[in-house]
Amino acid sequence: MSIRLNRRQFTLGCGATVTVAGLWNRTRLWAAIPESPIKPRRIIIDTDPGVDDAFALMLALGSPELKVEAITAVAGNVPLELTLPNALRLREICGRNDVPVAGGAASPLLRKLVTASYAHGENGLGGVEFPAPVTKPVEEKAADLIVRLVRQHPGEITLVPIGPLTNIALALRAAPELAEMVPQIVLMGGSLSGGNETPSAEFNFYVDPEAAAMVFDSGIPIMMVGLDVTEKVVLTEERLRRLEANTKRVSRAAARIARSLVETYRKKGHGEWPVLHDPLAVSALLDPAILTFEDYHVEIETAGTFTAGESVGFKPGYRRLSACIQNAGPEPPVEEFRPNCKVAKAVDAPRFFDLLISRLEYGV
Ligand SMILES: [Ca+2]
Repeated sequence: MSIRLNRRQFTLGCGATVTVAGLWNRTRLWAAIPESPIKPRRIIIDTDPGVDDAFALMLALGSPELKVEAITAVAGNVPLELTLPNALRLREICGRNDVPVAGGAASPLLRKLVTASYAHGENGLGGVEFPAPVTKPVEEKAADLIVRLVRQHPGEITLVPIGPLTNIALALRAAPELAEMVPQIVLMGGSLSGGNETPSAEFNFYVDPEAAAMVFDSGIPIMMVGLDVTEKVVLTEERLRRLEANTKRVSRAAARIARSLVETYRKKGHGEWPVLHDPLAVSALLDPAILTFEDYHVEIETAGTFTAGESVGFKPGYRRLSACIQNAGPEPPVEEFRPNCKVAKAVDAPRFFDLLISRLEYGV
C-alpha cells in the first residue's frame, strides 16, 4: 500500500525544520502491528489516571508483548497533582517500579483545564484511597523524557497517549524530528460518531484540541481508538464479578476501583457502568482481532465555538474546508485523499474483556 502522508511543518512556536530525509520508510512503518512473539514492542504510555487509565496501565504492564519504556502523566481526568501520584501508585501496584514515571503538562497548550472528576471520582481512581506512593517521579519532564527515549531508539517506540495530547504536542514542538522517529501513535481519543463532552467532541480532544491538531498534523501514522468503539466496551456486573474472582493483587485493585465507581454512580442515582476506553487502545497492540480499522484523513476542529475538539474523518471525494464568506475567496477544492489515520470502527467486546480480565491476574 503506497501512502503519501499530508505533512505540515510544525509552526506552533518552533522554528526548526522537520527532517524529511527519508530516515524511515513510512510505507513499511504503516504496516500492520508486528506480531513477533519474541521482541517486545517498545511503548511510552502518556496518561491521566483516571479509572480506565488504571486498567490500561495494568494491562500494558502485565503484557509480555510490550516493553513499557516510560509512563508520562498529564492533566486531564483530574489535575496533574492527582494524575502523577496515581501513575506512581499504579506502577507500584503492578510491581513495576523499574518503569520511569515523569510528570508533564499541568494544563492544555492554550486553554484552561477541564476535568472529568464527575466520571472518575474526585481522586481519579473511583474514590478508592490507595496508600500514598512510596516512589518518586524522575526529575525529567514528560516531554523531555519522550524526546530523549525516542532519540535513543529511533523508529522503535510507539507512543500510546490515553489522555489529552498536551505532552505529545510539547515533545513534537521541542523536537520536530520526532515525527520521523516515531513509527506509530496508538491513541485513545476522538470520535467520528459524536462526542461525550460536547455533542461533537470526545473528552481528550475537547480538553486540548490544539495539541490534538498538532499530533494529527505531524505525519506520524495514527491508530485512533475513539468513542466509535470504546463506548461498546462497558463493564457489566458479570464482567466485574469475573474480575473480582481473580485472586492476584492487580486484579483485586482493578476490581476495587471499578466497584467503588459503580457504587458512586449508583448513589448519584444513575445506573451507568464504567466504560473502559483506555485499555481498549492498549489491546490494539496485543490482539489485532479485537478492533477493525478503516483509513481516514482526520482533521481536528480548533476554531469552532461549539465544536472545538471534534475529530472530522474524511473519506475520498469530500471537500475539507467550508465555503468562503461571499467574495472572500475561491471555491474550496475537493482534495486528494491522503489518509493520516486508521480509525477503529468495530470491536469484538467479549474478546477484549477475555483478554483484559485474564491479563490482570498478576502480582502477589
Ligand atoms: Ca485517560
